[in-house]
Amino acid sequence: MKGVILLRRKLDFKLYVITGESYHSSRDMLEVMEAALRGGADIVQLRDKKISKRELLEKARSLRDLTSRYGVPLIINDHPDVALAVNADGVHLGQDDLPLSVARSVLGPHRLIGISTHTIEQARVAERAGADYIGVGPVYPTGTKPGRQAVTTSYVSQAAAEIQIPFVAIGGITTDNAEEVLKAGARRLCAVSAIVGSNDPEGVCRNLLEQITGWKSGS
Ligand code: 3NM
Repeated sequence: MKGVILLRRKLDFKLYVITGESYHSSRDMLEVMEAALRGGADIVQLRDKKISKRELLEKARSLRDLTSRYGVPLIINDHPDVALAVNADGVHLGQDDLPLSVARSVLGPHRLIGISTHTIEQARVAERAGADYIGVGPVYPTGTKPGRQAVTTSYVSQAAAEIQIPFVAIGGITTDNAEEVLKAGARRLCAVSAIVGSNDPEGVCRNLLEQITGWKSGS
């Protein structure tokens, strides 16, 4: 039971920040992520498709130390073995990654599994298969995932109306369009470039978080 309560608390996030492999070149990834954490990011994902698994493991270790200091869950993109090795809180999988059932058998019941979805059908499948949360996007066109068609806020509204598990809106979300995404029914937002590509990741996080919590309280 304790594991279930802990899992629910970890799903209580509002602002999900993902490391941005192409945005960190001139800055230290840990410094940028720490600024995001100071600004209120309450869940962090390590996503880097360009480095070796050994390098990923090292980054995961250092991010685990950082996120633990802030008491924030750490999710690893794509790699359940790396998640286990660093005692991360879960993994995030795309539609072409390991099937959820395989990831679950590796990770067990007490770690989070998130799935990227781009249609309501994919969302239904992920929910039925036992995902803990889903990503809904890309809401807007984004250079972080080039070539992928935007699903627009209409998919956010569909997910809000139908999906019972937590969902996080992602893709091209900025301080300028966050309100539109919240209006469509999102209660959790995720951003990469708007945060880690900014000169002020802490300020951007604070702004996004204020918009999310302000919306929740109906103001
Ligand atoms: N996944 P930005 S969109 C990593 O729709 C990722 O599943 C998406 O980056 C999805 O905030 C996306 O810079 C990129 O647009 C998000």
